[in-house]
Amino acid sequence: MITNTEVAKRGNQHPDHIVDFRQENDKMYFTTQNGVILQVTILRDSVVRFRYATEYVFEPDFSYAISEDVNLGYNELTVEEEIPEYVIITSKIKIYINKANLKVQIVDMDDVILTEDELGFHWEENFDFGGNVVKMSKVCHSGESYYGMGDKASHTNLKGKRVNNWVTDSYAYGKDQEPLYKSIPFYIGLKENIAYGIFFDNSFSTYFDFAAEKRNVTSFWADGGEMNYYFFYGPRMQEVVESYTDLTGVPELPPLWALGFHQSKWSYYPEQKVKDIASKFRKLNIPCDAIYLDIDYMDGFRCFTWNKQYFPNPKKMIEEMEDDGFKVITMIDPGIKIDRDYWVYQQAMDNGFFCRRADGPHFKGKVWPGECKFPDFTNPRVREWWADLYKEMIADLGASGVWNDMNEPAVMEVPSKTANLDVRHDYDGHPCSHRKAHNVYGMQMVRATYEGVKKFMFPRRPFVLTRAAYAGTQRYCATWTGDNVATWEHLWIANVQMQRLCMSGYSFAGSDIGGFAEQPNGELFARWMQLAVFHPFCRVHSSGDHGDQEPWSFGDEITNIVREFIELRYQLMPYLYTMFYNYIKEGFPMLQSLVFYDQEDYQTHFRTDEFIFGKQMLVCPVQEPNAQGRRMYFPKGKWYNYWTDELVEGGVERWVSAEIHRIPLFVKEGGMIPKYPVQQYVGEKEIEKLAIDVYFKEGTERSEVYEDQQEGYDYKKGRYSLRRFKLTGKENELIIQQFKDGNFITPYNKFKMTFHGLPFTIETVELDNEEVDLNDIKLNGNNSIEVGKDFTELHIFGK
Ligand code: NBV
Repeated sequence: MITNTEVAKRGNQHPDHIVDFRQENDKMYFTTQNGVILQVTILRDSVVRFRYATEYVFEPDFSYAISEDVNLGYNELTVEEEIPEYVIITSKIKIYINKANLKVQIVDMDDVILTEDELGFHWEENFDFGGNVVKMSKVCHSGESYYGMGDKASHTNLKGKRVNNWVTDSYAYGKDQEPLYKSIPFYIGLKENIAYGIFFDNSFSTYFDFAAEKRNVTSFWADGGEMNYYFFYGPRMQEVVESYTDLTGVPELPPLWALGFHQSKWSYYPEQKVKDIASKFRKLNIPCDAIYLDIDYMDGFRCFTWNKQYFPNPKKMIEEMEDDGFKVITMIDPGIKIDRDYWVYQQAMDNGFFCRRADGPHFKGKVWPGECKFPDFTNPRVREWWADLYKEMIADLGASGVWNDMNEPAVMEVPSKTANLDVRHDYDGHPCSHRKAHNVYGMQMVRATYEGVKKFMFPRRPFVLTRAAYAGTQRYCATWTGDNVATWEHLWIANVQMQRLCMSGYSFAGSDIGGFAEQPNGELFARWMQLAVFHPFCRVHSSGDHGDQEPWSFGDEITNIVREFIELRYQLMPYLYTMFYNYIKEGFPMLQSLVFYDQEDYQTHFRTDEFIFGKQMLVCPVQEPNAQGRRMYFPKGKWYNYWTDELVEGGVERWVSAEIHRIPLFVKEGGMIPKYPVQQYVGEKEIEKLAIDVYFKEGTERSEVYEDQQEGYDYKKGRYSLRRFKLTGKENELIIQQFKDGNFITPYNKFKMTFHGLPFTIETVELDNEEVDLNDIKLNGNNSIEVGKDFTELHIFGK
């Protein structure tokens, strides 16, 4: 018999030699003499799953991360047995499995090593909890870089860092602080200009060490569960991110207003305050689509109730807000107040929906309402019940969306800041402790919220926001980065977090603009706003225990700057919506770090500040006080300064001036940027013309514009309009071809095209081979023309 002490002393165990191999269609099993089974599953030619069992037994196969819509299927799969190893071959990669030790090496078709095991899979028995601490170590090659991993507040390139994924309420976190609010155990490796990805789908606390402890080793491990990871082959970073996003899913299109500007505070109350804030936006002509109600709208912080003193008639208030073009978003937390007279509490008690401790009593924790119990959202029956609780809020009272806060779950006055580890969860029929369910708890809460809000919003689209997330949460909702601080360093953090989240499959993300904790000065607020109008989710939020943080709180100069940038966001609405469409259609991240844009340019590997917004705009925030501009790196290609039309050749670092009313902003040459007129809220105006800014290029460039009803689901039945443009510029000519898809008829009939950098004077214009009278279409001099929207080819000749 092995004693406990002997087990504890055993330390790391490793697979030994392979004694059995078998294949079942897309799955291969390699069994070692000491009871390890490696299951390799080919999902696609470039996507492979690796799972390891010890003692011959796999756990039931279940994951919250994987999307039901994942694309499966490969072109080629052969397995060869050679003397030292087995070789699995797809049309894109070869996987070597060493017979002596089960170590894995993956190479591309040119035999370039993509990743190789150092120690490979090993494990340590977990004496306290049972099961194993499962570990994987891989060789870190020199010059290798690492990106991704969700919301980490660290340099975009994670080389040299160790991170931990344990979803945590991290009030006023700092740079490099670990862990934070989300667990997205996915990274992109870049080695010799070839990109690959690894997603360690394990919901226990996970750790990743990117050559921090040992210069030549990258490892990841989990406190329990299985060594279960997916490998994605690029070779381009775009392909890695798209494959990961395909595996873990994308959301549906949000209502267009959700991409507008949102204003929040902890808390706007009573009702009159909410109305005053709303009317001030309209009075000052600052566009805004949504106002948030934080916890104080509730009766004693009881979820799904209203404080009738502050909000005597929420339905009427919400209607009035709606009439003025505002949506109301309400907060819901997971903690349910222990109160025998509170219907939500009673229902959960009657149905046994609250989480229990290991020995049976309910888990209790202190949050805003005092002592609370917590629904077990990993139970599908609980999720159904929770979804239905939104009926009143959404269907009867008219709120347009919900934000779920504190869903880590955050618990006050305990050192762990969360539930006890022995708390039991259903985990969709795979009962387990909080050690395993913790990282998915918030995800399952917001999933239930999404299902409820969606049901009661129908036929309109839901809007839901979460703080906590596990990989895959992007399918249900937008996210924000939690309780940041009003400092310049946090402006830097917001910038890297958004790039990182976008490249980790989670594009619909934003920061609390201006900082949640503490008070920004006007300069910081303006600089933050200049950055955040380029973030997919754009909301000001603050803790409210200091001064005001509305666009007009910092004097007229700042108000005017902020207004100009919010207006720019509303002008760019069709561009932003097209970015969202590309995200859900292809998994293309809405923002990309420069390394994603050009991984072959080594200069980009360590850039943090510049990023690409959509496919054709380059942004670089000013992140210091008193700056007149900054140095920034331009990736390959030529870039037009958005403000001056000056053309900059990429591949260099340059000084760009950007006084307080400007942010360095550039458009790729050849880009065609669609714009709507400034609106005070989405849908305020009928769009009469689609403005398109055309940036001349000698050569070819493609652009696109996606539009639909901005609401509802008809787009899924083909009622959308996708215009693809191919621009070809020559010395004295410009040709724009249009290819149309979808059967949504856009409300406007004309394009107003404004040319930038046109090197010639317009002489003649042909629309579908017919010359048009210049007097009919020329607007102001040589710069713009107005043409019908349905042409196939627009040909401009100049001299
Ligand atoms: O509900 C109050 C706040 C909220 O405003 C914030 O956005 C969340 O991140 N909430 C945290 C709880 C209190 C934090 C100190």
